[in-house]
Amino acid sequence: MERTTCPLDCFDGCSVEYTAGKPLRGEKEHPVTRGYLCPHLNRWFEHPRLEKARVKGKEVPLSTALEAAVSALKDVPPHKILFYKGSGNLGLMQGVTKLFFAKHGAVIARGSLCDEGGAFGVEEGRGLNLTLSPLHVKEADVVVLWGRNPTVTNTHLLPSLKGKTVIVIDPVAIMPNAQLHLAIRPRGDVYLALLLARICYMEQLEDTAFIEARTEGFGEFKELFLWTPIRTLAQHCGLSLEDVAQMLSLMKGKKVAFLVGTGVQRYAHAHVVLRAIDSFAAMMGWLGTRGSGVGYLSDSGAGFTNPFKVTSKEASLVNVDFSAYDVVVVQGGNPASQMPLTNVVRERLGRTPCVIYLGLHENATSDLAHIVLPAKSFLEKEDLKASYGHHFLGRMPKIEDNENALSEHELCSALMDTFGYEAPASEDAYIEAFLASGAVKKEGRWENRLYETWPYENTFYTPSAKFCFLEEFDDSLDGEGMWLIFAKWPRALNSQFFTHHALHVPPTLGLEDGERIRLSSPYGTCVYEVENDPRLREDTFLLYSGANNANAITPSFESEEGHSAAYQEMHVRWERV
Ligand SMILES: Nc1nc2c(c(=O)[nH]1)N[C@H]1C(S)=C(S)[C@@H](COP(=O)(O)OP(=O)(O)OC[C@H]3O[C@@H](n4cnc5c(=O)[nH]c(N)nc54)[C@H](O)[C@@H]3O)O[C@H]1N2
Ligand SMILES: Nc1nc2c(c(=O)[nH]1)N[C@H]1C(S)=C(S)[C@@H](COP(=O)(O)OP(=O)(O)OC[C@H]3O[C@@H](n4cnc5c(=O)[nH]c(N)nc54)[C@H](O)[C@@H]3O)O[C@H]1N2
Ligand code: SF4
Ligand SMILES: [Mo]
Repeated sequence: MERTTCPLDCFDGCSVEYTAGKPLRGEKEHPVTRGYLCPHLNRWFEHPRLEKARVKGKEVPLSTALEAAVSALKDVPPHKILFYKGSGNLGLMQGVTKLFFAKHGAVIARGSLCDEGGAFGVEEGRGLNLTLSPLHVKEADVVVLWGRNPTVTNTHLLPSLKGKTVIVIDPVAIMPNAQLHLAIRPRGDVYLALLLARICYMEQLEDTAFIEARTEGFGEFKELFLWTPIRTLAQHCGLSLEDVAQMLSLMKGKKVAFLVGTGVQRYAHAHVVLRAIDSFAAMMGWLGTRGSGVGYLSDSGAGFTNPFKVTSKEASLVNVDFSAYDVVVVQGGNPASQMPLTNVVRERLGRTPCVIYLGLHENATSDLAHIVLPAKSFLEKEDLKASYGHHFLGRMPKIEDNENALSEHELCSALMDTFGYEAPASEDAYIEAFLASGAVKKEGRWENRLYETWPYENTFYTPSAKFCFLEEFDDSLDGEGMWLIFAKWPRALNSQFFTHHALHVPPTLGLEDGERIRLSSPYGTCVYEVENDPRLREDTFLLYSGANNANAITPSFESEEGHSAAYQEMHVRWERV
């Protein structure tokens, strides 16, 4: 038996046991994994993989495809090359290819389809974005699931919720057994945070000692939440004052952990939402005090020196025009499905003279690629994984051989060699240097050194070492209509594995399952087959990430801060077809 770590884009970072010829298993002793994996890894060997390299649709040996890729890159000026990295594998070594593209003077796509908008707000307030792991959450009395759905995305957290008061703030009733569900209006979260702050302040519930000792800017935050009438705040979040009072009665005098997900921040003002939630928690002394805290998708590289941090020419990962380049290299991603406004993305990829895809599976992007390179899986290369949902790091040693696939390190080495640049260091050298820069080994496991105390117990990581409250924000979204929100589906990992395509609709619209409706946003229109979903608010449609046409009508501008996609910054209209 050999031990490794799940590479997937997931909070849990499971510790995995491998025995040749058997399904993968979860390590029983791991404090988070506790002996079980999810369907993605339980069925890892059953998922069809990209097995053969291709050039212009024809299967060829891997070496031929690699030569074709190298010569395509040789034929064009560096500024006409774009490197685009997705998040199919979150291992450290995925970054190594950037060394080549930066050295060569190529353009690297930057920004985020995921969590960076919110992360920007977290870092403004706290300096660093540290996690609240399942082990931390165990010490809370009350857990607030705020736009985050651990029943799908973070199942190894669920044992830590046992015996706790669970409050869900979500337009979808994601957890039938929660003590309280606030079916918030999409995009209403800033207003709920301000409303909670306002009511607590009126009742003099704030933690004045904490505010005094550990924060700055409370005066400005106070003005912000006192400025808007209570009824207006409640209207903006689509909740009644009774709902909010009930929430507060469950939290009063308790240790509260807020677990915030990506749902709240798929908007232009993403950073403000996270900062407002943090500000409410800080005002109540629920940030950086044992048993309490706010956990978001954390920065798994916090405290470490990243060996693959490069400066290069940049384009936006959210809306880059692929057709402006002669060669586009896509690694570990599926932009033709996952980027906003995919009709435009596909059309642009279609016009790019050469698209090179390095991935594990066939997908909408490999369909459009001229050169397809099968990637080695996490079992076939050396790597290390730091999780965004807990503070343990896991080694991923090379366990299996595969001569028909390429690792990112091999691709980088081949390119450095061709162009006469210095070869990259060995995988082990990068991994060891990374660990040495920020990890500590305890009881045989690597942990992030920043978690030797409770997150933020001793300090915030801002210049003043204090938490900085939200002081102001602008908010504008004109128009009216329904909301279209997104979530993750249990059997998919974004567009990988199995995907689910129906548009979920509130039964109050009176549609039949299987009926087709047309949705229109300011950015496009598309027809979807519907499925009634009684968990939804009356004004909300839901699609799962990875669905066909999930991005047919989503906006392609970046969030105000954090260079993130703002998939939900729109109203939609619908009609029967
Ligand atoms: N099985 C599975 N697990 C996954 C993934 C997957 O595809 N499948 N993807 C991984 C990735 S890439 C990520 S980023 C994480 C994300 O992890 P989560 O953040 O937990 O995932 P989501 O399902 O996107 O969003 C959480 C919730 O936000 C709600 N929501 C949407 N809009 C709003 C809003 O305006 N306000 C509020 N309060 N709630 C809102 C949605 O209804 C949803 O229940 O999950 C990871 N884990
Ligand atoms: N409408 C809408 N759009 C969304 C979302 C949403 O909720 N709604 N979610 C957004 C979020 S949170 C995210 S994170 C993005 C995800 O978007 P992407 O990063 O594009 O993720 P995936 O669809 O999972 O595709 C990952 C690809 O990586 C490949 N891969 C897996 N392992 C490896 C490896 O070791 N090496 C290489 N080279 N390739 C590998 C797989 O074959 C797969 O094709 O999508 C975003 N798009
Ligand atoms: S729960 Fe997450 S980390 Fe664990 S096996 Fe599944 S995808 Fe991997
Ligand atoms: Mo994500």
